[in-house]
Amino acid sequence: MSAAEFLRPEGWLGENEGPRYVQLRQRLESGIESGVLPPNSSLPPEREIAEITELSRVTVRKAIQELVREGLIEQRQGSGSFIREPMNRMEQSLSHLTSFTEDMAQRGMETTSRWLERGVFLPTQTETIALDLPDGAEVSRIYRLREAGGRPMALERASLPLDILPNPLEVTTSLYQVLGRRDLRPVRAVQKISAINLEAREADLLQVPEGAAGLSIERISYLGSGRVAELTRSLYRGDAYDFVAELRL
Ligand code: 16G
Repeated sequence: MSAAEFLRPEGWLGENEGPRYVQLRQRLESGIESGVLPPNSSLPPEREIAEITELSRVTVRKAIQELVREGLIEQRQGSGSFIREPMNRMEQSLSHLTSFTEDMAQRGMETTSRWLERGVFLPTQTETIALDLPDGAEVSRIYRLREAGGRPMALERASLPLDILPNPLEVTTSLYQVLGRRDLRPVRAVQKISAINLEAREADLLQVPEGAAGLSIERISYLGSGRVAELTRSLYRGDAYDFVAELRL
């Protein structure tokens, strides 16, 4: 069945069935769910949907905007609206201190990073306190967009004392691998997870609509000696991750 046939109003659009944009949104959702509107296929232009359904363009636009906000449809500039590939949610155990590269490798996925910042800087007060830096010390900072299987997953900003990571440029793929080579891989970490709504710039990098749900994670990692090795502040896409913790008596 073509998208145009699927959208013909007979059978799903009714006078007394609630707002029309909601009915259209639900029709589109059911098409996406059943695969009549498959991932990466384009949606007919607004004008055409309006003609097929005999709804106004304002109504059609409203329905589409809601689906964009829900992350089911993506608008590509100049080429219209497309059905998004569904995200396979990943489970990440909260009991093992693994790195992003290892987590993804375990799932058979390759990771890539887009570097947003990498260098030695004067620390912020938060970094000084969290990393217990002495007066006047600098900090190594790496900020990357982390992708798995070509899709953006998280924005990660790691800060480390300079003697633990003297040269941040050395990190090309895995931070933990670089630390491991110097025998400075953290062995314990405390993580704080909170729910947030992604702001415009972050949402843009993670390729989700502004205001989409995200997880903000702060990790402080420790060396065997008990010394703090890393402060990482990450923003994960809310639709990509389930963090799973095991509890024992
Ligand atoms: C994980 C850690 C992050 C660590 C990174 C190292 C969370 C929330 N964060 O993403 O703290 O810096 O792994 O990954 O789990 P890498 O060795 O692949 O660079």
